[in-house]
Amino acid sequence: MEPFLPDRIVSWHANPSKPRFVPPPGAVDAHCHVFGPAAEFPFSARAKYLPEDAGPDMLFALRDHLGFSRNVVVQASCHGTENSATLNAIAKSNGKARGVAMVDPSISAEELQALHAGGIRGIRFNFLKRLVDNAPKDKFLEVAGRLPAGWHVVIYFEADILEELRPFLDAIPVPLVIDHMGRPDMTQGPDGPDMRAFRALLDSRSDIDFKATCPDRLDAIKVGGLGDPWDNFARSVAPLVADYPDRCIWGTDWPHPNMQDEIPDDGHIVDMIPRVAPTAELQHKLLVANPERLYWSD
Ligand code: 0GY
Repeated sequence: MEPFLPDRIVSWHANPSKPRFVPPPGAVDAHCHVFGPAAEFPFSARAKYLPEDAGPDMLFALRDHLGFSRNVVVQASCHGTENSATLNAIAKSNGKARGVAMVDPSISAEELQALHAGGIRGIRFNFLKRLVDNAPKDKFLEVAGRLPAGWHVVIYFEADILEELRPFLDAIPVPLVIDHMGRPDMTQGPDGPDMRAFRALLDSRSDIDFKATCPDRLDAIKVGGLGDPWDNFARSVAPLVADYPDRCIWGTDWPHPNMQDEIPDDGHIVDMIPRVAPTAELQHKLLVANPERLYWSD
């Protein structure tokens, strides 16, 4: 009998438009992923979705098409804690990419140093139940305490668990980067409870950056949002970038894992940048200075 193989999904636009916005020289797409190629880098047995291949060549072609200079490749959950696909993309980038890994908390010091040599500068803790089976806070704290110098922790969570996570976040002894602002409900607007709770987190310590990312996820029609051109997102995120200009980074989120039902046009995503960061000074911080501090400080 043939083994059951679920369909592999395509979640990215086949022919994204050219954005009107021109990123400044050195601009970093600081949140993107690669999928495979699976023949070389198989997906994890625990993957919650199985995408078609979206490898480094596709990522770098998109980078050039959108007018960016560099990428930060974030290990996607479908590859588990085996970071070879991410490391392969970094190795092929000619110094134009760095990365964030997902690791087994029992990882050794030598293995962490090998990741550093491969261009990794942080690890990601993912708390989304639909993406990972478990997220052991005690083990995460232990490994966060022995990361190579200069690394940070990227955290992915949804707004409804922020209060529960606060003691854990407070205890992490290295800088934090929060994926997609902790996924606030964008229909609440800039002063709604989710944004207020997120600002309280930012105000609790000075070493937290956030990703002003994912209008397509956070303002999607399927979650009750407006969809492209994502006006809720622009209205809610512009004040956050204005108030924390030295603590925000930006990314496309390509190849948009799990967005197959509402695939965004990457050109339109780039055109959100001037709507959340309207001045050249803010754009430089968001796209160049802040990600450089986190990923290219050496
Ligand atoms: C994102 C968001 C998602 C997926 C992953 O690692 C992943 O699989 O991050 C998601 O499905 O919300 O940041 O790419």
